[in-house]
Amino acid sequence: MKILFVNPLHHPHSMNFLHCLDIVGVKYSHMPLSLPTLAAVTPPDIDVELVDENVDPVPFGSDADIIALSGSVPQRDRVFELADEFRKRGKLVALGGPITFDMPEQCKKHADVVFIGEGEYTWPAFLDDHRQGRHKALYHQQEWINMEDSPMPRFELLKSGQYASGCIQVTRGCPCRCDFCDIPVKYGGAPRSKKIDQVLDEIRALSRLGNDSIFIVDDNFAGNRPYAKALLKAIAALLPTLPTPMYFYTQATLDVANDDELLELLQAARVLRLFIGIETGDKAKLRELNKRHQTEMDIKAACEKIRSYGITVWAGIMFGLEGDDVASFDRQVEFILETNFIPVQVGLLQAVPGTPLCRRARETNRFVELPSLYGLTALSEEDISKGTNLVPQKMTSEELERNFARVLRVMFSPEAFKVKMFQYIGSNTRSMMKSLPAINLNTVRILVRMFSYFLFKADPATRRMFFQVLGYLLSHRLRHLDEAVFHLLAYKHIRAHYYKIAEICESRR
Ligand code: B12
Ligand code: SF4
Repeated sequence: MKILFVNPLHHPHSMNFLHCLDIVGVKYSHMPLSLPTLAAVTPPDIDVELVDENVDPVPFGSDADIIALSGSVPQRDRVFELADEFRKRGKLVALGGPITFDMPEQCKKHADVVFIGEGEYTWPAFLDDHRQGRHKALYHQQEWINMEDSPMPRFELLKSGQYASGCIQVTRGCPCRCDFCDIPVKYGGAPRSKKIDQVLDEIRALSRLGNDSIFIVDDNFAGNRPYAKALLKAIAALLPTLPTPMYFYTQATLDVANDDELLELLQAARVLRLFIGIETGDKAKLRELNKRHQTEMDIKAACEKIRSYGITVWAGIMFGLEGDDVASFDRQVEFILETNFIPVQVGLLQAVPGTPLCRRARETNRFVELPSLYGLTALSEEDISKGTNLVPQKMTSEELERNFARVLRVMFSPEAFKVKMFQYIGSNTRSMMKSLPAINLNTVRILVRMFSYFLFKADPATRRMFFQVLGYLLSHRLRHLDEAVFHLLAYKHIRAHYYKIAEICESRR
């Protein structure tokens, strides 16, 4: 028996940096983890092949007996196209991933076997049933799995050199209860973790495959503080034994700023960036969102503190919160510009199935059934749907989208980005020696492509910003050179992406 695992194409979206990967010289930002994990729980007597469509074309003529597809809602059109095409060719199509949580009925129409939830137990159970000729149409993992049973993903099935970063997942689940968030619903409210040795093995394996950065994809890395600290200590001890330097980035809550020991350990383990869902600077709105861990905090001071450890704060920001009016947009932009973080994921609040927000919106007739499920800003540039699946309370949908487009153009202008980079370089404590990127042929190529982009292709305002940032870097003794270069590159993507979203919102007036 042979299985072909296929990860369908992603369109550009906020954090896959597709618009700057030409400079980086890779095909996609992050490696997928679901399918290599399932390949690892597949019995060894079954042949497996894995194709990530973000890197290679899909081999429609494959001789595999089973096609295993994974997908999230933003990938849905391509997931369904691939499923239909393979079924036409007589293949048995199995489908899992977050898409099946939220769109189970549509998934059942396109696939022969649908998997809801974590696949470590259901996938081998299905293969066993299939061999005995009695597989079911639906496998639903009801209980949370033990993360220690989640094996090292078969990274060797992926083309490591084609991704900007390797990925690992250390824990699943989040103890917080933000009103809009489906993570506690989909992955549970108590963090479950892999054993520290398992994690170290995964880091070693990714390092051997040539990765020099790893995204720890956990939704709340420090949800279990004692575990996070023990892991960071172990990573810090591992780093000098790796063949080449490695750094990490991950997702966490803002209250990590209250824990000096944790910040020191993050720094020691070379966690250079934290993605933090800050959402808004308005305390009343944070309470409404039930973002309790953040409501009593001085957000600006917290970001400053994290940055003082050489850790960049990437922020998730939301517009269109419940009760927002037109004036809320400018207040939010002011907060973003004056607070020392880089906004990377900026969207309109969406009602995600299973969340308290979604239940409330349905009860009060404020939920809009969209074919895309979520609105534009939770999806990608290709998902030209409404801005959000929530009906705004204190403005019209047109006002919401028009103002959103307006603030995107302000926030992601070269001028605003310069402000962010100046805050960043100016406030940092990391010395130049610790900020030098590893110099090898690849870095040189990236730098040459980057200079040629900003010199010859960027518009005059962006070119000016580039030189101003370089000048500022020089006058600050090249402090944080590596991260400044990284963010200048990322800006190419971020600006193209959010200007495109603004254009789509404007074109629908
Ligand atoms: C890393 C990540 C990203 C990375 C990309 C990762 C990549 N390689 O492509 C980045 C940062 C780019 C990203 C971007 C976005 N993301 Co994202 N992301 C994640 C995150 C944090 C981890 C994903 C992961 O690697 N998990 C680890 C693997 C092992 O778990 P898994 O994929 O769920 O697979 C398990 C099961 O689902 C199942 N399974 C999966 N596939 C299959 C297939 C078969 C056949 C079977 C049997 C089982 C099965 O078994 C696996 C093992 O248990 C998840 C949240 C999460 N906790 O998973 C969100 C998540 C996938 N992202 C989400 C969203 C919404 C987005 C964005 C739209 C955010 C935005 N506003 O821009 C974009 C768009 C992404 C897109 N086009 O798909 C949502 C998707 C919701 C949905 N229902 O589809 C998630 C679930 C977060 C959430 N809030 O719910 N994301
Ligand atoms: S938004 Fe972040 S902190 Fe809040 S419940 Fe979701 S994963 Fe946890």
